[in-house]
Amino acid sequence: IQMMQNHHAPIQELYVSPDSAQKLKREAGDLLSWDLTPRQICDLELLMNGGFSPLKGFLGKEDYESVVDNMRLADGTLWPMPITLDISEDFAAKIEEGQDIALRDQEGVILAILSISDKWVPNKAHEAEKVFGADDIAHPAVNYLHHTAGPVYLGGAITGIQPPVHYDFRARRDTPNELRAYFRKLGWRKVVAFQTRNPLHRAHQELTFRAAKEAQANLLIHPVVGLTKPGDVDHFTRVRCYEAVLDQYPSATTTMSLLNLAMRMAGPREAVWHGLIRKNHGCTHFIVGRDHAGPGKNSAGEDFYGPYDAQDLFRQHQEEIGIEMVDFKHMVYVQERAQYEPADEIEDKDNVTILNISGTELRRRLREGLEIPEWFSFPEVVKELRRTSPPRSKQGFTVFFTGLSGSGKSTIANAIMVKLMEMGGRPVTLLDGDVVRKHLSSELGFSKEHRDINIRRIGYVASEITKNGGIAICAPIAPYTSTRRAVREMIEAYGAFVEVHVATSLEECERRDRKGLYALAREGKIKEFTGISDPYEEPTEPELRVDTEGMDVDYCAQQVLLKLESMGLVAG
Ligand code: PPS
Repeated sequence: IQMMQNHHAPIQELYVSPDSAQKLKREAGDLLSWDLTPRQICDLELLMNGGFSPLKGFLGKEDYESVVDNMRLADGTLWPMPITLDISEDFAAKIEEGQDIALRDQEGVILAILSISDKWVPNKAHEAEKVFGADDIAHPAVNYLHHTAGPVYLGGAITGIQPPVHYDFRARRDTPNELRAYFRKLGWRKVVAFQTRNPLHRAHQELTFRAAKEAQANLLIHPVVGLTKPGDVDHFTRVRCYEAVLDQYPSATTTMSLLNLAMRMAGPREAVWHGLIRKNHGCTHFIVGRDHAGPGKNSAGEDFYGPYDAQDLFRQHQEEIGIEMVDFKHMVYVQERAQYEPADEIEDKDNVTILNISGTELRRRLREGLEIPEWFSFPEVVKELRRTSPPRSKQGFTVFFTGLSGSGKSTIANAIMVKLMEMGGRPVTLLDGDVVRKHLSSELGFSKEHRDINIRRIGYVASEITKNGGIAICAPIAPYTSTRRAVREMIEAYGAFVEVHVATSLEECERRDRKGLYALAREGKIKEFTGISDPYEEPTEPELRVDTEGMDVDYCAQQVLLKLESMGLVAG
């Protein structure tokens, strides 16, 4: 009983009173300030609202080292995740320990003041080994640590001025104290929390429902809407899916709240961290699944953690965490009995048909517009997922022609544009080299630096078109491999990138010399001319290579179209 009352009592927040906040905000205007990254904003929100209690700010050096090495703060309190403020070298050079700085969100609003107690350069390789199990950038948090996080850490107490502003799903966001008050008001003495970063399907509904029954507890669906694993279904879509599933639970026993946590995918340590966070949110029980918060495969193609490591570590520290683990049963569908059952408790196993659709298989079916059966998910959820991930033939994509001047890029690009417009369905934009240089890049010349800026601009516009479901056709020379790769990455975040190397030889381009530029380049009247006095790095693995010598334009455009069809980008 004592423990349950504690779950309802308010937890300590780091905010000052509204009056003081006004005053502090004015004063903080004079302080040096740090613009928080999206991940830091998530961390700060949970620090300020008590979600990361007992932390009172970003970890100092001693606490950090102790957390990294022993999963405990320097005073021995269990805390598995280093919550530090990473900054740039430039900013680090401007500040000293003992100083106060303002922490601002991305619009410049001051959210908090950090009183810097420690400034240090962390050993990131050591942090990766200890916290994530390996210094391997296949792990998303290790990749973040080395490639996104700044080189210097700051630690110190936080004075909270205001929470970060959210404009989406406001009614579904709750602080730990708001949830505690809600549970108290409804008389929910036992609450089992379900952490998730994926859409819920029938199996999840079954298992959460069972978990709640087993623990004789109410159920909190507590999805993460901060940062999850790169490539996950975006949280807007997921929340619409969750709302649909929520109707499937008895409403008097179940609720949902959104958690603005930045996940690290740290498996076992993450599970312990998630447990502490849920305890702070007033829950008494927590569901830990197989491969909880798993980061996927390492660079050798093996799992980072064993499937039950998270459950084991949680069990060892359950008392200290102050929340009881409910272990996740792997639920499978038994066709003959038309119901979900725990995989390890199936009766008459050899005579029944067990059905299962993996995450990968689900994504394939969505991509290809194939059937997703009713036994697997709810029609409302499938509808939402299909709206966000239409089949490839309805998604945006980019065709990126590259080749020497006069190789025939523009001609083929124009032909393919017209053919795609003839098919209809998606808007088509041609970003031709000459056109772009006139409208987007009129101030640029042909140095490596300027060519790179030019190509990145094209890439940015093409990525926006791709994101919004259109077709972008680009036809610049784009002579540098690394720049083409950067553009590919920008676009592949939203849709397919089809690189077409127009491989007409220099001799042929020069023989044709349609614009008379090669002659001028040979005479030295045009400097830095690609192929003559400037490099062209041939693509080594383009999606398609076309050779225009002895082929007519229509044939080349057909080849491109067949490639698009084989990639599923245009309907066959
Ligand atoms: S790049 O390298 O991708 O930024 O070049 P791009 O924007 O495609 O521009 C190439 C067109 O500009 C004309 N032109 C030159 N090309 C190469 N080198 C030099 N120095 C140069 N000066 C002018 C040329 O007409 C190119 O057009 P295309 O359509 O490729 O023949």
